[in-house]
Order: sequence, then structure tokens, then C-alpha cells
Amino acid sequence: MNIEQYKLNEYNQSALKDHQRKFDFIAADIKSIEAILQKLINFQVAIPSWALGTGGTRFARFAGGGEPRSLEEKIEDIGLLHALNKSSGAISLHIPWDIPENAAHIKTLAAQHGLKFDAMNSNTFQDQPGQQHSYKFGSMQHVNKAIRKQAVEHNIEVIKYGVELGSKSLTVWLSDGSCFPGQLNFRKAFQNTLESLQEVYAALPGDWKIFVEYKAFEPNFYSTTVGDWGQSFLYANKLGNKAYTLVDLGHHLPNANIEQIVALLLMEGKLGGFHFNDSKYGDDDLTVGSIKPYQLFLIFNELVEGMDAKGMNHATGLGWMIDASHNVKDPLEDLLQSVEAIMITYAQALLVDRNKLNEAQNNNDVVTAQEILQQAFRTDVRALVAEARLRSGGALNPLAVYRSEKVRDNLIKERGSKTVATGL
Ligand code: AFD
Ligand code: MN
Ligand code: MN
Repeated sequence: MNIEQYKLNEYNQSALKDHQRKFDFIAADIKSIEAILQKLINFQVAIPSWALGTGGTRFARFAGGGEPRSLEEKIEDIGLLHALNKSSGAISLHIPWDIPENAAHIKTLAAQHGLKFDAMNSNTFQDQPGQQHSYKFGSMQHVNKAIRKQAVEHNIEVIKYGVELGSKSLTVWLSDGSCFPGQLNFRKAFQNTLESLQEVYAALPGDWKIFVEYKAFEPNFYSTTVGDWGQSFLYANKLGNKAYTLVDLGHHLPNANIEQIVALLLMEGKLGGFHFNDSKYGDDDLTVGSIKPYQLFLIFNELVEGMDAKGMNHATGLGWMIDASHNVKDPLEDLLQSVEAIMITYAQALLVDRNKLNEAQNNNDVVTAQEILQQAFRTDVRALVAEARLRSGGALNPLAVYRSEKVRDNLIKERGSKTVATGL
């Protein structure tokens, strides 16, 4: 299914007067409005190929109908999102869930929708049919060299697929760890993992990056071999300058100060990529901004501050990706909500008066510092984000158009009501 540009224009036309009033109101207060709008227009968030189907829990999966049955249909779905919001211009693939059988064809299809290929993701947390060795007791950390080798070779294969598609990075998330005390020698597990990562690193093309994603727990519940940012940072430092840490918002222990982690990783030049989602308890993979929007703002505040301090391009300096999955929503509607939350929060972070904040910090003026941040966070920037979308040819209100156009019903008609997308 396609949403024609003239349709979008019609919807926009009917909402224009209302939008203009709201935009003029906020624009009047912002000095560098054009520069901010341009940053919003440039900012793109990659959609994970595994988030287009209804997510499951370990108890059940309630498929929603019209789910993409192939990589082609996943690309079409992201194309729809991007046509609506103009901020989802990339896809992040998981191998072997989404092997591009015909890379040239997949690349062309993606380009037709204005999509690029962001980080490739490997998978050594599941056994695949016909696989020689099992990952039951880990992959890159495994006590058996043959199993480590299998994991390394899989990652090298993922890089090859990525090269064919024009991707420039590999994200490695390992579920490796242990479930019970005594199961693992921590030091040996670390060294085995490092050695495996080094072999993958050696196969990275010159212009590629490798992102080492950490996660506190699950599926292992006693120890995780890349369990926190310190461990990821250690691997990234030992690997070399093409290796970075990837922060997934849901991968911390409760109440971790993620904004501080982000600030320090950026300072060290070792923050590579981001997985956006939200959580109440653990790796809940909920819609971005649905639980802790202020935390998200504080993180974006550090991202903008840290990237500016290094003269980095906000849009291209880091890999921006969503990693969310859910079992009670239409995945496409959920992704529209997540991207919107990211854009709103980014816009708020751009509004922070850095000079004044700096001055307040130097004067130990705690109250003013807090006021400056909250002033930005409490500003309703939705019209700003909508204006950026309008200028890029997207919809003023993507979700409303999605519903009016009955996108899900159409997808069910095209694909059937009992389709299940690959993923978890
Ligand atoms: C995991 C990680 C990781 C991985 C994904 C698989 O967040 O990014 O690729 O889930 O679905 O929890
Ligand atoms: Mn993740
Ligand atoms: Mn996760």
C-alpha cells in the first residue's frame, strides 16, 4: 500500500490553519528557528526490521494481521512510516531474520522509499535450524573454541550482507552470561569474548564501525558478559578506534543515570549508537517517551551538549535507532509514536539555553540551572516538529492520516489476517 502525495497534501491543507496558529505562537519565542527546523529535518531514526510485527512475551504472541511476510514488505512498511513522518529514513536489519537474498533488488527497493541501511545486527542468542553448535551456554564467551568460531563466522557473514546493502556498521548484542554462581569464570568469559570480537573487528571494512551493545540481565539472570557500559567500553577500547559502545535505554539496572553515562561516553569519543525505547522495569521495549519522558529529555540534553562540544553532526555523528517491540499495539502506530517522541525531545533539547546554563553552573546557581532545563522540557514543541515534517513533504499529523487512510485494514487485505513477521 502507498499513500499518495496529493492525499497527504489534502490532509495537510485541512489542518494547515490550526497548525499555522500554533507554529507562529512558538516560533515567536525562538531566536534560531530556521537552524532548529533544519536540524529537525535532517534528523533520521532507523526502524528495526524486527519491530514491524507484533512483539510477543515469553507467554504469548498475539499477531495483529497484515504483518510483513518478507524483507520487501518490511521495507514497504518503513516506507509508509517515512512517507508520513519523513524522519524514519533508515532500516536496521537483523540476520538471519532478514537475509537479503537479492541485495541489489533490496537496495533499489529501499532507495525507492528513501531509506538507507543503518547498523546490521547479528544473532548468536538463538540456535538456527541446521546450525552445527548450540549457543545454549553462550556464543563468543563459550568454553569451546569451535562454538566461538561459529559465532565469529556468523558476524563476518552479517558484515558481508551489510556491505552489499551499503550499511556502515555492525551491532553486536550478546546474550552471553551465566544463570548461576559458579557457572562461569568471569575472566575467561571476558577474554574469550574479547578474542572473538577481535576476530570480527579484523574483518570490518575500513569505513565501518562496530557497536558493542550492553545489557544488565536477561536471558541470563546471574551475570552478563557485556553487562554494563563499563564492560562495553572496555571491549571498545581494547578493540580499537572503529569500536564503540551502543546504549539501549532499557538495558540498565533501575534508576541508572543514563544521561551521565551518555555524557562520559561522548566525552571519550566512544558513544556509537543508540537504541531508543522506554521501560518501567527492565528491557520492556515500550514506546519511546511513554514512561519517563523527562529522563529522555535529560539524555537528549547531554547528547546535544556533548555532540556540540565535539563539533559533531547531530544527524550523522551517531547511529540513531529504535529498539522497541510490543504486543498490544499496531506496530506501525507504535513506531509513529516513538519517532514523534524522539523528535519532540530532540527539539526540546535544542531549545536549552546553553550559555545561560553554563553561567548558572559556574555560579553554583542550582535553581536557575534547573529552571533552564525545565523551561525547555515544558515547552510544547509539537508545532515545531510538525512544521519540519511539513517542509519535508510529510504529514502534519502522521497518526491521524494513518488511521483515516485505514492503513492496517489495507495491509490485512493485501497480506491476510494471519501473517507473522520474523523476529522475537
Ligand atoms: C535485545 C537487544 C538487542 C537485540 C534485540 C533482539 O536489545 O538490540 O538485537 O533484543 O530483538 O534485547
Ligand atoms: Mn537493543
Ligand atoms: Mn533490548
